[in-house]
Amino acid sequence: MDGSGMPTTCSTCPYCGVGCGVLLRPDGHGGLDVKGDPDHPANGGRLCSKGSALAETVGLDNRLLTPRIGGQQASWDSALTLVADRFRQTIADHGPDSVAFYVSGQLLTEDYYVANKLMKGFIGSANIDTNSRLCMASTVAGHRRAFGTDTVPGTYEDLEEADVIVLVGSNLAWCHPVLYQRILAAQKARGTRIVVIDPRRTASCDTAEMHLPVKAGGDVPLFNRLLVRLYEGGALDKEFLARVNGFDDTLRAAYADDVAATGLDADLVERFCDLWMRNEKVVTIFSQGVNQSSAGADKVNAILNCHLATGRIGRPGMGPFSVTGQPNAMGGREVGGLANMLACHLDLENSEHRGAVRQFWQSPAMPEAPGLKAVDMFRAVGEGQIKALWIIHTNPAVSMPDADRVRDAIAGCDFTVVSDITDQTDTARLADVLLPAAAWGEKDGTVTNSDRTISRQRPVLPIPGEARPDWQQLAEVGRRMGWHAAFDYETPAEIFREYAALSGIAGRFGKDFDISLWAALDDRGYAALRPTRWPVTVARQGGRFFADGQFYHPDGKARMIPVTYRAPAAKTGPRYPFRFNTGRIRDQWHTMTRTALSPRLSAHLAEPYLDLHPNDAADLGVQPADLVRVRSPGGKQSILRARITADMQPGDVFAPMHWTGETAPSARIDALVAPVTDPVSGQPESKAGVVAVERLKARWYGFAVSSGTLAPRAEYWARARTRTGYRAEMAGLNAVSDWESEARRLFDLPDAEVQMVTDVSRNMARIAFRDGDRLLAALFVADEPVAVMRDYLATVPGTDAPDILTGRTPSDRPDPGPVICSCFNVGVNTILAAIEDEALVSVDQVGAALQAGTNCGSCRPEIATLLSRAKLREAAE
Ligand SMILES: Nc1nc2c(c(=O)[nH]1)N[C@H]1C(S)=C(S)[C@@H](COP(=O)(O)OP(=O)(O)OC[C@H]3O[C@@H](n4cnc5c(=O)[nH]c(N)nc54)[C@H](O)[C@@H]3O)O[C@H]1N2
Ligand SMILES: Nc1nc2c(c(=O)[nH]1)N[C@H]1C(S)=C(S)[C@@H](COP(=O)(O)OP(=O)(O)OC[C@H]3O[C@@H](n4cnc5c(=O)[nH]c(N)nc54)[C@H](O)[C@@H]3O)O[C@H]1N2
Ligand code: SF4
Ligand SMILES: [Mo]
Repeated sequence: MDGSGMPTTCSTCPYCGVGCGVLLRPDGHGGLDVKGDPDHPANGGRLCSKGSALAETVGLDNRLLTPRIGGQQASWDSALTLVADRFRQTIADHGPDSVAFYVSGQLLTEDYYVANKLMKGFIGSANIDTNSRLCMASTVAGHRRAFGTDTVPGTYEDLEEADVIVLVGSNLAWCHPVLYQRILAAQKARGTRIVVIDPRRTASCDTAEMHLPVKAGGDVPLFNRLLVRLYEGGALDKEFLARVNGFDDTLRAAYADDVAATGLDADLVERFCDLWMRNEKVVTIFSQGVNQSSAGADKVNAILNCHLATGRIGRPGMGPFSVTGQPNAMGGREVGGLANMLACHLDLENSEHRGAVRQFWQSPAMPEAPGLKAVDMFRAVGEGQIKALWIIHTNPAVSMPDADRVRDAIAGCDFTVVSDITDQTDTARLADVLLPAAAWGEKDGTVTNSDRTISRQRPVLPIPGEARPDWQQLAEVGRRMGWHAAFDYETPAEIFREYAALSGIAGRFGKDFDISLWAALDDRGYAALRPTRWPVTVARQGGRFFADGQFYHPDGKARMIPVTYRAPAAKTGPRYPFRFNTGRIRDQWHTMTRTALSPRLSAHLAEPYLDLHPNDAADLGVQPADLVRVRSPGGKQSILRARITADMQPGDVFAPMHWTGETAPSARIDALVAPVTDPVSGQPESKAGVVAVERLKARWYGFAVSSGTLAPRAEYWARARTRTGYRAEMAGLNAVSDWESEARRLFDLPDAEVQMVTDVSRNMARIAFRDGDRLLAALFVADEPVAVMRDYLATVPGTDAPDILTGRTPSDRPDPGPVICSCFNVGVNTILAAIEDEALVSVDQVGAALQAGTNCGSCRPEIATLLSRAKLREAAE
């Protein structure tokens, strides 16, 4: 409780795998007050921009509140009966492998457990896979090959105790911002040295002493070179190597590999190797630049090889560290959410394990072979082998490679069920049955973060309408399919206890994932559960793994895996000369169904884009703010805004993954990504496609702001929330003859008072609609990318804005420019002006002057970049 009288609840942020603790207090009007939990071990009170903006995303605006069958509102009873009947009938007609679940690393452990139990234990198929296949599968495979188990050895404290942190294919500053802040704090205190290995220069490079712009896929030869240097430099740990198999073969492979494939300057590689060799306390953090590759598992093992050979694992301040993407990516792996796992780190293909789980579940049938992995699963949907599909908490029509084909496959499936919190997603629009889920803030359960800490998500808001938690939906279908006793759960605590008990069986098989001490946790204990790192047994709680040389292969030893360079599957050539890299931006979460509801998160980067190097832009005749058309060998295309930046290597382009049919239909970039997968892990190669790029000369370009509806109709458009309504970018290939009526349709303002200047021959129009003095909406059209002060215009709907048609700020108000600090709404121009006028030289000084960067700190790397650019300019003058 605090002064306001409303109780404060400890919960966990629903976004990334850092798993920050939050303190939540309902404001009594459906809203929330959100703060970092100072007592949570992951964040110690910090939150990033996304966590800080959570309150802006819990409104009911776009929520799905009732079940729907064929688009029509339906009762739960009829929807669930239909789901159970159709699944049962399909299984009766075509066997258990004709149905599938596609789930998510954002499900709570309890949801995941029930889904896995229903599919593997009762339906009797292993056709349950998860978006973690697109995310963590290569790490899972790499860990299992090396350790005999999928276990992250270290803890977050290691990041603070390390002398060197190597980020491989990880943009930690934007994707795990609170961990990045923890590292920066340690850097201040102890001078931690940071190395970034990434084809792009990212925000994570700002405090790094070395950036290795590796060629896509060049990580294996880089770490092979490191292994050779460790060997030649006498840095191996002979004693530890007695606990490791495969050293000789692995070293031979490393010698045979070609470091030239890294594309890196030889000196830089040697400096990196020296740094790694001379500092025992090295943590190698890796993420999607490693995992999302057709050589993903090999990349993971190339990294693990170096840590195993030097015994730098599981000791304070050192070790390989896979950071998980989603809030419960780790929990899903523990619970067996992948098609090739059982539960509690038990193996589906091991008959003893299977027998034990079968007995525990009292299950009628268990599959003996792995089910279909994500890419194959949707292929099977497309080919009609999967006839009933349930998609829960994920948006595959956007996020899967070959996304248009996946969308068509889902649309063509005989029976598709989608559980989501909104009907406004590219996937939900395809559902035969749409089930409304309880959302974060309403749900109750547990998640496991990147360092094995299990935390509670607790409800503070009432579940709106008829929405229900995912576990309830699954359990109810299980009961209606005839397995009453097995799915007779009333609370998440019951599910958690059952899961904890099952982990005890895994523990008896010598598995590491054991939380059996909690099998006896009563409801009050579950309600009060504090963040706890597993294992949780009588013998042991938390801690690190593997420093003792005890691994989980049958002989108790680890394995080094010989790996050599394999180029990305797609080759660049004259027709598709660019390497197509994809990933994330600071303030959006995946397909934007929640973060795009927040005006301040939408202000950071309001439009989808393609980053390309200045030389490439010059060759293509692309100017800043031009649009480009991006084409894939698969015959798909996207239209994106060009951003010209020396952060890219020539020949590489990068696009963010976030935009969808809802926010920018021409920017569904996964339509361009080929469904190529790693042969070991089945993870798609989402970061190394090939594309052609050309300048797109549109007939007209538009920018619009509105306090109400904004429904663009054009070859290119992108829409974002603002504090006053919406803003949108547009571009069309065909002339528009009557801009006033087009604008009236765009804003749905058939009768509003209009103010305008147009020149049809020049494709020029400036149109404003008013209600008396109040500006409702405005549209600016030109025959080249519209030059108006966007960030200012986004603030004017609802005000009088008398001079709106100039598209510029009144002379006494400078244009703040795109938002850098979303907490305090500080734009880039404001920061640049302060740096220059007040001769600011540090991020802290910028904070003192403008507040920017003083709350969540997520923008501090960008402020640092602005400062260093100002310094460079000064030096050049
Ligand atoms: N803001 C934000 N944060 C998020 C998310 C989000 O949507 N938004 N999503 C969460 C999830 S689920 C995940 S999985 C994580 C992902 O977190 P990250 O993996 O850090 O994010 P990405 O931007 O996907 O990719 C990381 C980097 O890999 C680089 N890369 C590409 N190819 C290669 C290569 O061959 N080698 C190397 N070494 N690097 C390469 C890219 O240039 C990119 O900068 O983020 C989590 N956090
Ligand atoms: N090109 C490219 N593609 C990628 C990646 C990349 O780097 N590049 N990254 C990949 C990775 S690592 C990941 S993790 C995936 C992520 O991709 P997705 O999982 O497809 O993306 P999300 O937007 O997180 O989808 C979550 C869905 O769940 C809904 N939802 C929210 N809360 C709840 C709830 O409580 N219950 C239910 N039932 N639904 C809810 C949301 O509205 C949303 O529709 O994308 C992958 N795709
Ligand atoms: S770093 Fe940000 S997104 Fe990730 S859990 Fe913490 S507050 Fe949430
Ligand atoms: Mo992910």
